[in-house]
Amino acid sequence: MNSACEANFDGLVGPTHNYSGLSFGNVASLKNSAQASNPKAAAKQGLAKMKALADMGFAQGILAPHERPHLPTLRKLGFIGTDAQILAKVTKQAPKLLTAVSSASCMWTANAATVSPSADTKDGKLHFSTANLVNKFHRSIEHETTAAILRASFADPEYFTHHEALPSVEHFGDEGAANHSRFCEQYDTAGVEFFVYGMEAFNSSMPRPSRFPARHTLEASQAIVRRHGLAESQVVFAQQNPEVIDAGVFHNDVIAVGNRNAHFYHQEAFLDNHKMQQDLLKAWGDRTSPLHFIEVPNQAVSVQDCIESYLFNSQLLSRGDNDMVLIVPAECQQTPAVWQYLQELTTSSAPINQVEVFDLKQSMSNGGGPACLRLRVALTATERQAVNSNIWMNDQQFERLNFWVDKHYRDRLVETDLADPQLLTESRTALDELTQLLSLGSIYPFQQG
Ligand code: SUG
Repeated sequence: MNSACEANFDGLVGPTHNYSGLSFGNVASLKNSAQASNPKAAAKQGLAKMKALADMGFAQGILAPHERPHLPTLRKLGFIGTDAQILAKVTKQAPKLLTAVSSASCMWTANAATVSPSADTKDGKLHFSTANLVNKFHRSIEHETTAAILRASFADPEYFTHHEALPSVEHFGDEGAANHSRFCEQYDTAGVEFFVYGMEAFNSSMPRPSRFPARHTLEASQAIVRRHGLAESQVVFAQQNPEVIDAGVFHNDVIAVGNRNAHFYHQEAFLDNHKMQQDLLKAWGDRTSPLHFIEVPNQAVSVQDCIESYLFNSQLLSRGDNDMVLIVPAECQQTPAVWQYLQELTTSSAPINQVEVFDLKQSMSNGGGPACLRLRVALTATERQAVNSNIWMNDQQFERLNFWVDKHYRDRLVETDLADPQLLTESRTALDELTQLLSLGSIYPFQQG
């Protein structure tokens, strides 16, 4: 029995979760911008998924939300006065800016960082590179607090190395693990790291999307490979199909997911599927288990159905060798072609044998499915012991966190509520208590006086 694991660290939904239409290129975010949100339900849906996975025997961790509205950003942008005065001014002068600094978007921790397990890196340490998320202003303000949370969660320098975000400019646009997968035999044996990008920043002769932005560049991924000390022969780069970005596939994890020796993806996902397969097979080399390519054809599921159902934004988790379970959002069950495909998949010879459905509607309405909500970290048994022990999900934390949500969260938020100074106070009170529940220390600017 191999005691290494791939742990999932889910972002706990913050108290200001709302729909503001902030993500051009993300169809759900644009479509639901006028809706009222329910932060309490959102947080509870996330906690229920975390608890269910922990109960299924998977290592499940929790990453704390960020301070929102983010007053330090507003001060940086020239607003002065007390917190309440600043909220009043920004509401009057730049209401869209207030929605941007109030987003609870850090819940999608697949975008928090790129993670290279210690089996892949030259120095034998586990490396984190926080993502700059530069393409969207509301997300570009996440990386500093994300880095503080990751450092507080994976603190021991003997095992964990943290890199700051790449330069915050389009040329190095980095969306983290949403565009990164890793193929391996066991979680603690050397893997093939697979980096997917939307465009080459310094080479405009290569195809690019024309309608929606390519958020992630090849150059960003190349920099991560250098920093993490990955072996060239064990790294594969692939370009996303620009046409699917233009259809609304803003991250590769909306159209592909990989785990151990399985790559599950749509026929249209990559610019050159054949090359992607050949490159992965070459890097996979003479490992003993076969590398499975599970390619879903257009005729079974259209790109449109992928975007609406989030079929590929599922979590592909190993129950044992060649035995995987797929964690999908309820929208998959509601999309007939997808549901039928999944029935056929689980009875086929592919290693995906079970499907589990979760209601994540609050997050889904902003374009965030099960896979967006989690950051994967493959850990050896020793590294697992070195993780901050209070961030693991278990019966006690589940009970405590549900109680904490009930105590502090509202069950309805619309855009005008974001101007309420009381909401800021409520959020800070909640987060202050959370840092104690998760033993994180003082990670938020408001805690630093
Ligand atoms: O970056 N939505 C997020 C969704 C991120 C999903 N993550 C992955 N696919 N890994 C985004 O577009 C919407 C916020 C709003 O409109 O209120 C938002 O930020």
